[in-house]
Amino acid sequence: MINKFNIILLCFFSVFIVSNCQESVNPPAPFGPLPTQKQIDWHDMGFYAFIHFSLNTFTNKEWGYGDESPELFNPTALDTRQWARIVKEAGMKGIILTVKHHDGFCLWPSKYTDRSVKNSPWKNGNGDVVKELAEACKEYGLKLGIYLSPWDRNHSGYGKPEYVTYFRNQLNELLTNYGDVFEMWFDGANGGDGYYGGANETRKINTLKYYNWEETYKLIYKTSPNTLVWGIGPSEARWIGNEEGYANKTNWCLLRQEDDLNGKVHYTEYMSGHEDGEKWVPGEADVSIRPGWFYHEIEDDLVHPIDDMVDFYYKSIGRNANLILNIPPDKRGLINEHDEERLKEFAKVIKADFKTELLAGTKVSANNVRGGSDTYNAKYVIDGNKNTYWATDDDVKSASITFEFDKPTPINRILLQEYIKLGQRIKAFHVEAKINGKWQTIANETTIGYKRILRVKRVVAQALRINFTDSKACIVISKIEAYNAPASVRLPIIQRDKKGLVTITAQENDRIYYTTDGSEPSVNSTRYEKPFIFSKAVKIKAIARNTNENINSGVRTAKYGESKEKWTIVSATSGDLKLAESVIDGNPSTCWSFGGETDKLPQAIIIDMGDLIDINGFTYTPQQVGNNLNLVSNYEFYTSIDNIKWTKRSDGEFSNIKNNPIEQVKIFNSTKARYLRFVAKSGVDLGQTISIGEIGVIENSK
Ligand code: FUL
Repeated sequence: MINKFNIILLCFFSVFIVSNCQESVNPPAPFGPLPTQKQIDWHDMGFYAFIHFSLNTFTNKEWGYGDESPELFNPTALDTRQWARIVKEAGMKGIILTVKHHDGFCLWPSKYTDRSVKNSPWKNGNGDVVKELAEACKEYGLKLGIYLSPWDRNHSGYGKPEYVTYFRNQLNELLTNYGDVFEMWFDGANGGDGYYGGANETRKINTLKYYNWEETYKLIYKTSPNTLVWGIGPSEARWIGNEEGYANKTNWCLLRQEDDLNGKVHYTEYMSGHEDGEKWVPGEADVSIRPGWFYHEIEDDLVHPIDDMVDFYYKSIGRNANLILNIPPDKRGLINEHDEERLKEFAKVIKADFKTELLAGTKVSANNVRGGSDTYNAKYVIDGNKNTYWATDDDVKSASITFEFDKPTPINRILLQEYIKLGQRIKAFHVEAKINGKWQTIANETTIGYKRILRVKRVVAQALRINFTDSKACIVISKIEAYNAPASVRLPIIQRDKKGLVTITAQENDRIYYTTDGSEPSVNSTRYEKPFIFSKAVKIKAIARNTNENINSGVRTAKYGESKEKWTIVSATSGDLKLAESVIDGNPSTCWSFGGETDKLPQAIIIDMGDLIDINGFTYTPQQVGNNLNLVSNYEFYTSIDNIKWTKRSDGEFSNIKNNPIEQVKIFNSTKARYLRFVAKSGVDLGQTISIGEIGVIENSK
């Protein structure tokens, strides 16, 4: 007999059966190497700050030699709360501080050395920068990380077992006294010349063996299991292989770490990781907001323009890497106004780009859903919950997901995330948009990983379809989003050649306006129509304008001394002189080489500037293009007024040139000179060939 009660029971029973059926579909099995919970939390951090601050800030160096006096450390207004505020406002989630750089000076009063803040005039030796920063981070809800340089150019025991004990003692000190440390940063620069307690010699070590990383890591994890260790050793995250803040588009969170620990991996491979890597070692992209890692007043004009900053973001975070952005405090101990201003501008752009998510309200469907189960339905990529996902059947490694809009919707950003707890799987995908009833491919891509953000040309789409075409195992996607970032105009590019011919370029159809008197350009400034001559010292500022959208780019600034019109090459100790003009042609992309196996270093080149010029520094720009840049590591620089009597103005090293081969600036006391002699004393990695992109001078008070 069928009665009301039976019907209710039947309904209840069938709901029970159906839902039970659905629950019985097994989740996808994990595939390949997996991240630990610590690594997942680290991925979630995404974006954080690097702070390079130490004796170098006061000595105007990038690498200290190790003999600098701690008394030079004297910030007049150090305020870690200011750092934390700026970092927080820029949307970052933590700060990693260089508590000890290569010169061995410690920003905390370590009980294992006198080379620290306790012997500086700052706070009469009673200060502790690490403590102040830890407190500021707490106040601003930021996580604290630590950079402790394994290389110590001051320590007399460096290279011997006693230094490793010292290093470990310091690690322990730092990990016990300052609260939680989210990341420990171990720099790859290790061994070379240094002060070493007065020995003044070169000490080479085997980076992979000397520190016994296995043991060192054990000690770290014993004291601080939640600290993620980055860099050398069996690390949990890797360097991205450049200091320019970008990962390759194809970027695996995996690495053949065993090979890496045996020195079999070239650092350029870090930019993509290894598809067949046996361990989860995701990439972290590091870059400084200025050319150098430490603050140098001369770089106040050279804070990266907004386009570069936005590129850093999309080319790291948008390519499955974390981004660590360096903002070096100045001699006051404050983040400089120039940097703060750029960070504000940057935060505004990123906020605007991701203001309104557009897929959440769409009709979403997929051509395969695991076991037909609701648990793995396509809708879970737009539910805002990172613990749910859309998954396909085990044997389905290519599938499509489609989003239909209520009405045609403009889109130019697409964000995708795999559910990495189950591994990184996707190898290839492409995106199509339905425009006026027709499907058009708008992006062709490879990996996704933790996060991928695509910048595509704006389309007005009725629907969006993502086709995953190749995957290591079944597809498991936790999030897909789309945005319509405001239109922006790329900065124009300014170039000046040897003769002083200025060329300014912008994107097709953009107009260019510029000034030469240092004032801010606007649409009322001179409109650039064609190249023009400006041979005198000048600061050129230019903007590009998109007249369709009525918007301007940011301001591009380029600073030049007198043009090199009268410059000539006098002689060189080797190399083909006919080609040497490249080093004075105003174009760093063209280069000239000398030295080599038969003409071993040192080698010198002499330049005639044509006139007596008041100078107080010189610049050396290495070769910019190619794999082997033939970099100079140690140099001497001389000047003369008559090409007979020479005076040495500067000598030393181009610190960190290997990792960051940018223009090198060396300042010396003002002098009048007509002739310049640049001596390449030694090359990076003992190279005997040297390539020079450009040699220039810093003219006095310009
Ligand atoms: C490099 C170091 O040598 C630089 O000085 C800087 O600290 C950078 C982040 O790493 O390898």
